[in-house]
Amino acid sequence: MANAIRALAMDAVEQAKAGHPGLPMGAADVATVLFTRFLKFDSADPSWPDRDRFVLSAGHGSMLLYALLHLTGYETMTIDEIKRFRQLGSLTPGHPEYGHTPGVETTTGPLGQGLANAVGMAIAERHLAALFGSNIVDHSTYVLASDGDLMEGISQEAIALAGHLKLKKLIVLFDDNGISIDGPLALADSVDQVKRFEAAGWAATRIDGHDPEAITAAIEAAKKSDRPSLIACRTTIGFGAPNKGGTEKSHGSPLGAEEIAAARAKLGWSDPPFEVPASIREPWLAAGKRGRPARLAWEMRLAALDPPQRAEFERRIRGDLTDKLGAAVRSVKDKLAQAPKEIATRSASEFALEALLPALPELVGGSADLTGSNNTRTKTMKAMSASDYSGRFIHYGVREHGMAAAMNGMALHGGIIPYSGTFLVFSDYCRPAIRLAALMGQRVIHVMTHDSIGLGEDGPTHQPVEQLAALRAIPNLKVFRPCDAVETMECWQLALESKTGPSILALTRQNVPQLRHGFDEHNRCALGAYELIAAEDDAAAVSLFATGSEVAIAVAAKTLLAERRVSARVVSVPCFELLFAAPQAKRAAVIGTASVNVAVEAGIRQGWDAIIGSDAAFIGMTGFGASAPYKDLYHHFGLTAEKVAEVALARLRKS
Ligand SMILES: Cc1ncc(C[n+]2csc(CCOP(=O)(O)OP(=O)(O)O)c2C)c(N)n1
Repeated sequence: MANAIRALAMDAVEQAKAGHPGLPMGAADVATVLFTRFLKFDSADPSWPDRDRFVLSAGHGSMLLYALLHLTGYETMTIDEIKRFRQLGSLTPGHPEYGHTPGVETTTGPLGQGLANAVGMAIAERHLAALFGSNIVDHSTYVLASDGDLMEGISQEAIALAGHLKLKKLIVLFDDNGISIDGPLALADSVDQVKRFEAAGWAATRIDGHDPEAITAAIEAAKKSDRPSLIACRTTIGFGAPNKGGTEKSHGSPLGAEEIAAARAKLGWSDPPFEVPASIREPWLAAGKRGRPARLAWEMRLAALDPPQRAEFERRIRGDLTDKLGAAVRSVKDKLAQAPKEIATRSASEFALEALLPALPELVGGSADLTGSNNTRTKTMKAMSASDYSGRFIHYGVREHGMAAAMNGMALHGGIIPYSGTFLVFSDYCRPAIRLAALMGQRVIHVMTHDSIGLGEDGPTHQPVEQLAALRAIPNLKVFRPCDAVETMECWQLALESKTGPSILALTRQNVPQLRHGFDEHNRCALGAYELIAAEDDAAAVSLFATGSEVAIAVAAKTLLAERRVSARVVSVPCFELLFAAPQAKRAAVIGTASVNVAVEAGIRQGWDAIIGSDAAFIGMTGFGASAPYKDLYHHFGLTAEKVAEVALARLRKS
């Protein structure tokens, strides 16, 4: 049965003239034991909520997964798709893509991410089991990880968190083949992975990855463990290829006709390319159906659940928000209308969360050791721990990258909307995972505070300058930078309603005045930008654009301009992406037709030209910040109302 995987992998890579045969051939025995003896799944229902998850963290070995999906009878994974490996529009892209290919649990390829996603999946499983009972939620998360996965730094964050939280249903099968692209692993690495995982609180063992009984015994033991488990499976990369096997030559290129013929002979595989004999197909298809009785029994248990609890479970898995969201948002806006707050937007976010958390039980928050600074933990939130997985706040530790990737795993698992906390400048530490959340269309929400030089004394290492622009560059990511408490509530609502992509909430450390007064049912941030204050007359001479804490500067500049009898309007731009997605006419109306456009944002200019035009004035940062009280910094860098008014007047004189 394992040779069927090997043959399909060799043939598909050969036909595509590109791909990675080594890992599928080497890990075929491990995968065969897992799929035929352990993995709880039903190929007829790839999204059964209580299925075991299988994450191929080493995404370059995608043919392993495609061969498994094909052999176990996933309807869409036909032999024609295998033949179209790596071709445009096929279900068999170079690396596995979530949402593109049924049966693929997460997009992998950037090494280390899948392993960290799996930690999030395992957290989600424990959390939902604590809420809904093991009758409804009781599954394992298996990972196939390579040397590359374990060399990546993110793996350390992931395994440390998993060990700490004692995620006993997480089992990592390490394809311990001692080979990477450059050659033997010894060129660059001498870590004892078993000891490393043990040090992180895992059960860890080393086995022969070509011995089905050893693999079986190790997985059996891992399933009984009270800790997450590493099984280091010693394998031969490209197993079966007589010349290239065991070397980096089988890692990432077609083996060639001659070597494939020799491998077929060595493996005793006499069938032509892409053909699997019925005697081997049948047990594989049976493996794909093995979990069907378990799925049907689970469906009965779900049906027997208390109707409200069942409806709640199903709602959470669908990812629908509750009907309490609207009332929660209204209550916050109402309170802010009654008693305006001059607070930091990070505090406004906590104020919003106090209403959102009871309304949306699927929200699971956290922080990478900046809880008090990020304001992501409200007073009533209980921490999640190994002794109580029902807690809704995760102390991720100083592990931004692992946090962001684990959040992707939680969102992919379903039933949870994860939100995080860290400083905006450390979005760079999360970026590879944020990019994958955007690529996969996952609703994860990052609360990123201390969003500019406005954080003050911590200085340029902590002051984001280019991060807003860098995040806005990621497709399908919404970057929100609200200007006050009301906008913060509205941006939270928009992030929650963005079911098909991640969001960043960039929030201030420093207090900002409330600029939105009175009660407005309408979410004004939904258009991405809106006229916060109109000009005194119909024809504004100046349009002032700003985001976040700089909107108050623009408002003050408008007053200065009015004193000089210049009419100006102020446009708040909480989300570029929503503005760019708005219908052209609406976008044009918001941008307006003033003869002078001036934008102010405590970041670099990049990205703004699409709104204000390349000839417009931009007041922001052109280099790194400095360490000083924040008011001094705003003066030092010229981010003041006086400067904005002065620039606008100078431009007017020229026009
Ligand atoms: C973050 C990241 N860096 C680099 C790569 C490119 N890359 C793909 S596979 C690989 C290493 C291959 O070694 P290993 O993980 O042991 O896989 P095997 O050779 O056993 O298939 C590298 C560097 C990548 N996919 N992701």
